[in-house]
Amino acid sequence: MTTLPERSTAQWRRLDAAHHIHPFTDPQRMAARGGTRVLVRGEGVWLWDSDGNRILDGLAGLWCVALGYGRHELAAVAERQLRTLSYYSSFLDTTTPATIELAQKIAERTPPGLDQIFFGNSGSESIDTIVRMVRHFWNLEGRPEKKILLSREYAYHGSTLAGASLGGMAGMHAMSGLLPDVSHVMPPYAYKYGRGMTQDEFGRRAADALEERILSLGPERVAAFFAEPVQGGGGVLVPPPSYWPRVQEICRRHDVLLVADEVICGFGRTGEWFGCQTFDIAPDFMNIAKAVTSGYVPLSAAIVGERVARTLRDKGGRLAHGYTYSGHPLACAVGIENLRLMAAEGLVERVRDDVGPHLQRCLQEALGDHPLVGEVRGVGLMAAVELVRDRAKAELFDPPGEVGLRALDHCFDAGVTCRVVRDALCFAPALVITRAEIEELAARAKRAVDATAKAIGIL
Ligand code: PXG
Repeated sequence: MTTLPERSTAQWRRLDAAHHIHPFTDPQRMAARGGTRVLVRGEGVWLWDSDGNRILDGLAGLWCVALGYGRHELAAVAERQLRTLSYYSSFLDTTTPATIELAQKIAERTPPGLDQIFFGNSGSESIDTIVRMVRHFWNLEGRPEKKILLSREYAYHGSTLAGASLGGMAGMHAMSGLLPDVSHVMPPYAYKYGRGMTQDEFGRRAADALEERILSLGPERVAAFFAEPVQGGGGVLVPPPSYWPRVQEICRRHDVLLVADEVICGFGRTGEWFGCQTFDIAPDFMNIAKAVTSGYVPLSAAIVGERVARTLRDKGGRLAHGYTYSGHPLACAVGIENLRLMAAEGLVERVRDDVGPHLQRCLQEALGDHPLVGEVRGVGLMAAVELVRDRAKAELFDPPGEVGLRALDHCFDAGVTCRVVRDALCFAPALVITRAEIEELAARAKRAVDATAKAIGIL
């Protein structure tokens, strides 16, 4: 059996620089820092790098490793599935037992009316699936002029052409241009846009921005609104309570399909199985990925609500869409066991009642009053620490991102990983994290923010 060679960190770095292109990475900056970091092992919320350092994974990989690293149960079902039936396709009229079983298990957890599952391998792929289904739906309903896709600034919906276009990240748009018929509205980012307003006023203001755009484009041309219940990759933007009910009502009034992108929020992150349940949203589609398999194997799904599913079934004929690995039995087998363990261990309730509030409290206590911190925000087991230029004036750094990247290096030095979005440090640890580990995470985050503040002369 092949095993990976033993190499020194320097050797791994040399080979990496020679042959491996990293996603979302500036190769020159990485080279100037000495090269890639190589992670070699994981257990629970802990990672070990190739120099033997033990690091607290504050982001569950990339918001995905819900059950933590090293779960033997998931390895065991993966091995059994690979031995039994390593692959078969769901194209045409075939499929596998694991595929059917996982579809049923997901449907059991989703809000009412969201029972039809189309599998993919990544959140980006399933966003593409949904875009194609939205267009198909309106064509089948005899309204082909309903084509415009709305989403929000700072949204993240993936890295394919459709995902990058729907996303609201200017850097991504610059790389390859935008698909036509996509329009972005203001997100419920209170720290940036809600100055001088109450949470309630700002929530309504942000929802009204959506309606104003729908009216200016013409409701008869607007197909769908794509939105994460909480914007994760945009910096954990938690909407005020007044936001979602109004958005829902606006979409219904103008017959705009609502797509809830649950790639980060789904499977317990916000303290319910789905962000839609935390914020009481009844969408027409959901997009899921990441924690459905705890990131052990790639898997995603477009979940199709009753209204669209009925049209596809009754009028759609043959669906001209699919991926070789849609419903891959390995990924589905791991997904089934992952969902079983989440339920058996009561992880979602634990996020809601115990570790979620504990994370918010600990970060608030450690950093809420820090001179470099504008606010600590979050819900469930996702949180952001917004680093700012002037705390008293609520002034963000301009240009954004430089201090954030320095803080990220200090986080690694302090032995905690996170995701930096502009200048916000985002945390979303595995759902299995203990209270003591949360306290450790907050202490390490504080060390990193202190070191950053010293380095830029604020402390
Ligand atoms: N939608 C949402 C809401 C996401 O968060 C995707 C779609 C795309 O999924 P894939 O599986 O194609 O990556 C995502 C992914 C980050 C980060 O650190 C966030 C994501 C991916 C990578 C990094 O912010 N979100």
